[in-house]
Amino acid sequence: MDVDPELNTSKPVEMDLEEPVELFLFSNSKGKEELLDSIEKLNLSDPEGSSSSSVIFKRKPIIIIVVGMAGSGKTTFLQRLVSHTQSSNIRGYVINLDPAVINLPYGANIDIRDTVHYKEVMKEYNLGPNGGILTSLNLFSTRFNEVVSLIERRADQLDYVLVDTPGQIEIFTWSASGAIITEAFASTFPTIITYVVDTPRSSNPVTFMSNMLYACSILYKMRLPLVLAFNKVDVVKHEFALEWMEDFEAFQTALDSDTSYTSTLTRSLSLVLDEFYKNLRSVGVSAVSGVGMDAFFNAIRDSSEDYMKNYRSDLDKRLAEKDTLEEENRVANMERLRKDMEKTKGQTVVLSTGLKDKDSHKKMNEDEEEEEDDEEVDDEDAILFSEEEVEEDEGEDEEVSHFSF
Ligand SMILES: Nc1nc2c(ncn2[C@@H]2O[C@H](COP(=O)(O)OP(=O)(O)OP(=O)(O)O)[C@@H](O)[C@H]2O)c(=O)[nH]1
Ligand SMILES: [Mg+2]
Repeated sequence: MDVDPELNTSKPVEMDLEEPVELFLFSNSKGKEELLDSIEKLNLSDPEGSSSSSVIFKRKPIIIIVVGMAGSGKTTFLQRLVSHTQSSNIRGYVINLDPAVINLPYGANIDIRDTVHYKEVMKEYNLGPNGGILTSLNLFSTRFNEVVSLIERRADQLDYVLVDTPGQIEIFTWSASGAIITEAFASTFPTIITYVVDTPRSSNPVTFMSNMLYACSILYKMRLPLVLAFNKVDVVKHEFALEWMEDFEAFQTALDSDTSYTSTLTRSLSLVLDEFYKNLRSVGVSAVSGVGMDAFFNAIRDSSEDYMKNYRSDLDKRLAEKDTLEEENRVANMERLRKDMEKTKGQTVVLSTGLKDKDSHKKMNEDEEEEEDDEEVDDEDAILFSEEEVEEDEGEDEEVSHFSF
C-alpha cells in the first residue's frame, strides 16, 4: 500500500489563524439593514458554511474502525488486513490513530505520529502517558475534517479504510475526540466498528462476560454496526464463545463450577445480553496465521448493508437534531447581536471568531472599558468576551499555538 504523500509527512504544518472580525455598527436604518445583511453572510455559528447535513454520503469506501482491549491484537490484526487486501487486490487505505505505538508493522497512509508528537505533548502539558495519548488524539481530531476530505477525494479508488486505535480502549471509545472522529466518518461513509477479542484470555466465563459487556457498551455508545473478531484462534478456538452466545444454557453450565458473587451476577447478565448478541456478527480470526480473513470481510460487507438499511437513518436523525440545535443557536446569536447593535449605536464591536491573540484581547478589554464609561451595557447581551471567557479561551489557544504540527 502506498503511503499518502499529502498527509504522511513529518514537515510541520502551521495552523491558519484567522484575524478577528471588526464590525462597525450604524445608527441609521439603511446602515442597519446593510449590517444585518452582512451579519447573515457571516453565518456566525457555522463559519465554514458547512453543515453536517450538507455532506454528500458515499457508499464507498467502507470504514473499519478497529477497537479492543490493550494487547488483544488490534495492530497485528491491522497488519494482517493490510496484507490480505494487498494479496486479494482489494483497495485499502490505512490510518493509525495510536500516537504511542513505537513500531508500526504496516505502512500507514495517515499516521497520527506524523502530526502529533505524543512525548512532547506529555512534557509540554505535564501529563502522564494516558493523558498524553488523549490530548494527542484531541489535537488530531481538530484537523480530522482534512482526513475525511482526503478520503472523499479518493473515494472512487478505495474499497476499505482500516483504522487502528490506541491501546487504552477508553481513550477512543469514551473520549470526545473518539466521538468526533467516528461521527465524521459515519456521516460520510458506511462505518463499522470491529471489536477485537483476545480469545484465549476470554475462555473463562466471567472474563468473557466482562469483555462482552464492554463490547455492548461500545455498540450502544457508538450506535454503529459491530463485528466481533475473536482473535488468536491459532492458540484457542473460538467455538466455545459462539456456543455461549447462542445457547444460554451452555453458558450457565460453564458457570456451574464458579459459586462466587461474580458468577451469580454473570448468570443474570447473560440473560440481558441475549438481545445484544442478536445485533452483531462474530468471526474467529488469527492475526498471526491469517485464518478467518474471508469470513471477516463477508461480515463487514453484510454489516455495511445493515448500516445503509438501519443505522444510517438513525444517524441522519441525530445529525438533523444537531443541525436544528445549531440553527437555534445561530438565531439566538443574531438576536443578541441585533440587541447589542441597538444599544451601542455606531460603536466598534469585535466579533468573536474563536481566535484571539493578545492584542485583540487588549483591544477588546479597552473597548469594554470605554463602553462602560460611555453608557451602560447589559452584560448578558454584550458580544465582547467576559473576563472569564477570555481566560478560558486563552487556555484553548495556548494549547493550539504552542503545539507543533
Ligand atoms: N498467537 C497469536 N498472537 C497474537 C495474535 N494477534 C496478536 N498477537 C500477539 O498479541 C500481542 C499484542 O498484539 P498487538 O497487535 O500489539 O495488540 P494491540 O491490541 O495492538 O496492543 P495495544 O495497541 O498495545 O493495545 C503481540 O505479542 C502479538 O504478537 C494472534 O492472532 N495469535
Ligand atoms: Mg496497537
